[in-house]
Amino acid sequence: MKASEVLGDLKRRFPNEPEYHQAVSEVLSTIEDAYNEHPEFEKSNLIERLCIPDRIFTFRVSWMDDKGRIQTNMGYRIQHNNAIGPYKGGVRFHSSVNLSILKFLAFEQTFKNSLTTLPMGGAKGGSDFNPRGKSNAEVMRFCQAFMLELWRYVGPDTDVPAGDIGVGGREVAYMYGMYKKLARENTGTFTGKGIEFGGSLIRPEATGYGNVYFLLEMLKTKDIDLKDKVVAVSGSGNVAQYTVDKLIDLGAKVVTMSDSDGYIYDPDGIDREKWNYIMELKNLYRGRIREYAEQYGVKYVAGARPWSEKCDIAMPSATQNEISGEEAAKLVANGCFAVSEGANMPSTPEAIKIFQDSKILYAPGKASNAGGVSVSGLEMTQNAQKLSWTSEEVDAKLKSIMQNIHEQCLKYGTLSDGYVNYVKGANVAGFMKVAKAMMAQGIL
Ligand code: NDP
Ligand code: 2IT
Repeated sequence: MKASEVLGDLKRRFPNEPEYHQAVSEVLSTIEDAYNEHPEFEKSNLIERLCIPDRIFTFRVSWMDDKGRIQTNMGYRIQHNNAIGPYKGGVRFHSSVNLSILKFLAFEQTFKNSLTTLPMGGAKGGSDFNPRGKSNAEVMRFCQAFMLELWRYVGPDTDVPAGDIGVGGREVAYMYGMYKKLARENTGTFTGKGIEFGGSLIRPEATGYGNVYFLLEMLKTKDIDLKDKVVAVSGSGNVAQYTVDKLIDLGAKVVTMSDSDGYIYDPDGIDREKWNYIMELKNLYRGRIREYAEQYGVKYVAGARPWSEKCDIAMPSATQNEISGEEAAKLVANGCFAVSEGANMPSTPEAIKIFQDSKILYAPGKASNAGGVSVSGLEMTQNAQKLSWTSEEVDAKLKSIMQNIHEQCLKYGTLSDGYVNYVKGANVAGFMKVAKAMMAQGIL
């Protein structure tokens, strides 16, 4: 099948999966030239095999809440592609989780993991369980019930899950504990584990730090210094928190953070003391970002996203499709000159077009947020060697991986007028490696 025909065919066979279609469409629109240079790809129907996941597990998860009622959620694991290494990717717990969202995430993960230079295939899993407002005991019972099914499909050399939205250190620990009990082995099948039982230093920080390292590389191409630049960040979870942490360290001024209820705008910038407050608020009390505005007497806007605020740089770090075309136009009109994505697919296709037409620096998540899964890969290596590296060692490796991803983007994404299309660069570089591995291994 021709690359141009694949999307239409997928839409016909898998209707009602808009996020999956969106992610596939973005990749196919940028790899055409690279694909056409290799007629052998079409002969082996490579694109269709690369777009459709290897397999999908769907299961029921029943668990008892604190009132003694039995609740039922759906559980999923999508093993997308393992041409370059074991299936690898996070687990998302959010009420919106469905097959379309997980299929887009597993598809994107395959290219992202390829870019990291580490041997990891692509996967994603999750549940429509909503951890918000649940007690610790309920979260534990849910995680254990989820693993009663998932444990059969994962393992250190087959499929290694990790965190994503709604799944942090607490949830990974509960899932990993149950996995070990059922599988009767202790080989680290999960990344993002606690430091006491095989976790890697810098894994919690890795996505946010990695995104800032990638941003620094982009700014370097324009001779721009990050110091004193005004940054709008969305989200206030794991990725947003450590993005802000690194930005504060480097002297940037972060003026916004958000959650699904609204955003805060702090014109003085979030400093170290305020960041410590956010860490406690979000990770200990599991409160809302609105409370920051009450604590520091700054503006809170309910039911809105931060993109109408004036900034130099935007780092969307909450969820998919959180920047519309209109919001992108507003950002550019307000002078924003760089967008580096912490979340997966946070910019709509309309927003991406506006960023690229305006020739601003724009990095897609599969390049700029790859630091998280990269340190997951380093956690797997440490587990396999049964040793652990220092923070400095891991951080240095993370930095060099992000620099390498940036170089790959320049190599494959620099256009004839000198503008770097990071979407094209990331997609072509990620695609070529997976494609070559698939070709070498025959029709599977
Ligand atoms: P967390 O659950 O820690 O935080 C998610 C944040 O985004 C919260 O502030 C949450 O607000 C907000 N959010 C979630 N869903 C929505 C929504 N539908 N609308 C508005 N706000 C929303 O997740 P992470 O920080 O880990 O993940 C954030 C993004 O980064 C995701 O796109 C994820 O896929 C991506 N990512 C994560 C990596 C990781 O290692 N964790 C690695 C690479 C990418 P609320 O509390 O109100 O729900
Ligand atoms: O989207 C992502 O890259 C993640 N949620 C991290 C995956 C991982 O395996 O660490």
